[in-house]
Amino acid sequence: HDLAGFVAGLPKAELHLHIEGSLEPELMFALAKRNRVAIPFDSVEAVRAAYSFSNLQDFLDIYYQGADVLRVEEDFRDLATAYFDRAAADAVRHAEIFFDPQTHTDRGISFDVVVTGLLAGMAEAEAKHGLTSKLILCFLRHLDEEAAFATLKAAEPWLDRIAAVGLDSSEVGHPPSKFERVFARAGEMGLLRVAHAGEEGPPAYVHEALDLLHIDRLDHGNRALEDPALVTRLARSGMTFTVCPLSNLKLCVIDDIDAHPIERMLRLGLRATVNSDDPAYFGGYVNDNYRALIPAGKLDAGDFATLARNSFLGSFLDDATVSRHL
Ligand code: ES4
Ligand code: ZN
Repeated sequence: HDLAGFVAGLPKAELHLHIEGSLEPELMFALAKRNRVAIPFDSVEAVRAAYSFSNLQDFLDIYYQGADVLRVEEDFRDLATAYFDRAAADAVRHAEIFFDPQTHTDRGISFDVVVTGLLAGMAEAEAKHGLTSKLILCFLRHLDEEAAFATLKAAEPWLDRIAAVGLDSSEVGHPPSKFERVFARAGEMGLLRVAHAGEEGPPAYVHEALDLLHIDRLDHGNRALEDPALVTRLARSGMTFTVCPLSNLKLCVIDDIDAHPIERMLRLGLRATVNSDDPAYFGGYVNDNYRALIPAGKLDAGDFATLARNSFLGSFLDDATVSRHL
């Protein structure tokens, strides 16, 4: 009804979006055909039916498999264009998108092909929709430090086009400490730093992301709520949380969307934002994620406006540009 319309129209930034996670089954089939790649599904419906997960690893196994249809520059451009067109329809004015170079370089696709294709889609989105964007290079945390350093090396020619580094993939067993030296080097190279922490991993991983990786933004962060001293620290420092409600539901981080902790985060003074994570896999783009928070009845129009405002405040845009968006 009325609140849903208000929320849908709020100008927003999206800060937690894996571009490979925006690969819809229809595009997966089209790219499989164009590139003559075999995929283990008979139909779009069969692909969608396979998207039932009980944890992060279940999802990751199928997500890395889906990415195999991405082979050439135009595939990455088409992937990005499809996301930006969809985001623009949700009143997204700015997006900071993750990409996973190792998922592609490990299949023999060059780093330059991936980045060139994504940058083409980004330029097109700005021309077509006025939607600006930045790239965040994520290291796959299940791989080793040496592989992450090699990826950072491959990024060197592109440093002026990459805003930040991030850390994603299987969290438990791969703590932030594993990448302390890689993140230190990225910082020296002038890159900002973010990390997935406290999605499935314990509050100690959030502490490590702060103290060892020196993050500028926290991806997910849900489990930080288990540690009151950590909550105080994150509230006082104004840390932005990139929260992903439908992802949390699909990956069983929460049992029930109406029990999502985002309202608690706001009341605790945390700078929470709403994001779609992997929209093709988790059942919705950013407005679907905002809309999913309405039925619980815990957030009013002012709270939704705060969440949208937080998305600009927590972005890596310069202050003058943020002000223009508020
Ligand atoms: C991811 Cl939800 C999530 N968590 C960790 N890594 C990821 N890669 C893509 N989506
Ligand atoms: Zn994520």
